[in-house]
Amino acid sequence: MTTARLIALDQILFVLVAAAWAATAGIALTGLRQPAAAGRRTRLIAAASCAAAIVVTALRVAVTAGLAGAGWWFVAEKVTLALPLVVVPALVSAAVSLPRLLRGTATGSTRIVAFPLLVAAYGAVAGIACAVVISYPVTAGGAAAVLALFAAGSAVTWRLLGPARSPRHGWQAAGTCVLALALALTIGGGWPSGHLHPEHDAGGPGVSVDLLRGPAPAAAGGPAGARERVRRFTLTAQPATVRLPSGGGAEAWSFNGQVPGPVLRVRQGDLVEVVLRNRLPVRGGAEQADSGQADSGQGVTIHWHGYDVPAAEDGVPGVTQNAVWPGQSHVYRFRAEDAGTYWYHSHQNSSVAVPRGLFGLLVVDPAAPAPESEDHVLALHAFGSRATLSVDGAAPSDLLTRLTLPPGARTRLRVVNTDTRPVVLGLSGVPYRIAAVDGGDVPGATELDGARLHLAAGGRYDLTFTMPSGPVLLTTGDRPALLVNGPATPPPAAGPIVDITRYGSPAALPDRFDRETTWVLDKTLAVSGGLPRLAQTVNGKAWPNIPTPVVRRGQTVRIRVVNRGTDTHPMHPHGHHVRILSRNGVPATGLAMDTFDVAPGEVWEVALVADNPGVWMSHCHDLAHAAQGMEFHLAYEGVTTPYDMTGGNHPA
Ligand SMILES: [Cu+2]
Repeated sequence: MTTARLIALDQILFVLVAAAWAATAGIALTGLRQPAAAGRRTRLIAAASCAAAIVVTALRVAVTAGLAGAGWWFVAEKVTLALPLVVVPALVSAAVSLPRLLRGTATGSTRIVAFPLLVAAYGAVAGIACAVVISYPVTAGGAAAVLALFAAGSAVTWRLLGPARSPRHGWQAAGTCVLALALALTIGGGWPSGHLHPEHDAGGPGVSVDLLRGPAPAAAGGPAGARERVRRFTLTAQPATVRLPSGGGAEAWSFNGQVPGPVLRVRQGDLVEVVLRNRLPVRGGAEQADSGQADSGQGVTIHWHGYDVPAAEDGVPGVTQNAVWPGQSHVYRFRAEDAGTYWYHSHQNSSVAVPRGLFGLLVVDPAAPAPESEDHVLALHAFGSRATLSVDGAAPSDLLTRLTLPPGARTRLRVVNTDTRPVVLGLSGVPYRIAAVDGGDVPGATELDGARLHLAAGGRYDLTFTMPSGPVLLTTGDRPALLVNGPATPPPAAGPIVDITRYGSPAALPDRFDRETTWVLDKTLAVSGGLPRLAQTVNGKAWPNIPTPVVRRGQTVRIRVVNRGTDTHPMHPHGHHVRILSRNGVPATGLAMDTFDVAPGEVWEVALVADNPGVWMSHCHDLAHAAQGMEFHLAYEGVTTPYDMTGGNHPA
C-alpha cells in the first residue's frame, strides 16, 4: 500500500477507534447500572463492542507500523504520544473490563470495569487532537496540551465513578480541566511570537538585498558592451474583462489589458528592462494615488518565475521591494543569461492576483539558432472552474484551440502551467520528447509515444517533435485543448504517466553537502496572521513563524522535503533551480527544477547550490496554500533586507 493510502487509512481509523471506545464505554456504563439480570445482555453487547474496539486499535497500530517504514516524520507523534494513550488503556480493558463484562459481574464493579474503557476513549480522542495540533517535529506545547487534557479527564472520571458523588464534584472536574489546559499552554510556551524577518539577526551588518541589482545598461560596458542588446518593455497593470468562447467571462486584472500578459520574447544575452506601472483602481480616489500612499488599492510586483535573477529584481513585496501601488511604477533589469521557457506574475496578494490574471510568459531564445522552425508557447490557466489554453499570448480559450503547422516542421510546444493545481498532459498523434523541464534542457531526452505527463503548478515542459502528416492532439486533464492540423482527431494519449525524476540521462550530482535541512509539509493547527488556525505548515509552523534556513554563498545544501499531509505541494524556491536527487528513496537523473510537486506521502531529496546571494522567498505554488502559511525565506549569511510586511506588503 502506498504511503498516501496509509495516511488516508490512518485518518479514517483514528475516528473509528475513538468511536468504538466511546460506544463501548457508553454501553458498558448503561449495562453496569442496570440490575444484574436485566443488564446482562447489555453487558455482553459491551463486551462485543470492546472486542471490536481492540481490533480497530490493533489495526491502527499496524497502519502506523506501515507508515513508519516510510520514515519517522510520518509517525513521530503517533508512536510517542497518540498510540500509547489508547493502546495502554486498551490492554487494561482487555485484561480487566472484558472478562468482567463477559462474566456478567456487575454490582460494585462499575469503576473498575468502566474506567479503562473511558480512558481508552479519551486516549483515542487525544489521538485525534494530536493529528490536528501536532505535526513534525513533536512540540512540547502540543504534547503538554494533549497530555494535560487526557490526564485531567481521566482523573475527574476516576473521581466521578467513585462511591461519593455530589454536584460539587462536577464543578471541581470542570475546573481541573480548565486549569490543566492553562498549565499545558504555559508549559508549552504559549503561541510563538510573530517575527517578520528572522534573517535580520542571521548575518549581522551586511549587504542589503537592495544592492543586489541587475546590470544597468550604462554600466554594461566591457568589450561586449557595444554589441549588447537592451530589450525594453512596459507592463501596465490594469483592469480587463476576459471573455471565454464558451460564453463565460471574468473580470480580470491584466498586464497591458490582455490576459495572459504580453509574451516577452528575448534572446540569450540580452539585457531586459521592464517598467512596471500600476493603473489598477484606487481605493481612496485619484488624490491618494498621486500621493503614492501605501495600501491604497491592489499593489503589484513582477516575479520572474524560474528565472534566477539578482535578488533585488525578484519582485517579492516585503522582501526585495515594496508593493507598487496604483499610480506608482518600478523598473526591473536582468540579463537573460539562460535560454528557456519561463513566466512572470505579480507576487503581491498572489493567491488572488495570479488567478485573476496578473501573469504573462517569458521566453528566452538560445543565442545559437534553434533547430525548430515552429515554436509556440502555451499557457494553461483556470478562470474559476474553466480550464483554458492560450497560444502565443492570444486570448485564452476554454474550447478546443486549433493550430495549423506544415508537415515535416520541427516543432517545439512550450507548455506553461500558470494555474495553482497540477495538470496531466497528453500528446497524441506523434512521438515526442520532453526537450526542457522548467526552462532547462534535458540531456538524453528519450522519445515518448502515448505517455502522459504530470506538470506541477508553475512548472514548464518544452515538448519537441517533427510534425507528422496526420493531426496531433494535446489534452489537459480530460480536456482536448489543442488540435494541430485537424479536423480528424487522434485518440487522446492514455499511456502511463512519465516519472519526470527519472527522465533523461543521469547528470553529475554533488555527493558532498555542506548543510542538510528537512522541510516537513503538513496541515496542522499553527499561528498564522497572529491567530491559531488550521494552516499549511512547514515543520509544524506557518508563515511568518517558520525559521529561516540560512546558507553561505558557495555551499551545497541537501534539502529533504517530506509531505505528511493529504494535499499536493508544488514547492518553489526562488532564485535557484534545485537538482532532484531522489524521490521516495529512488535515485533520480538529477534534472534541474524550480517547482517540484511533492505528493502526499512522498519524500524528495534535492540539492541546492547557493550561488545567488539574497533573501529569497520559498513557498508552495498552490498559492492558496502559501496564503495559508506555507511560505518562508531562504537567506544568505550577511544579506539583509530593508523591507518587511508593514505598509501593506503581502507576498502570499
Ligand atoms: Cu501546497
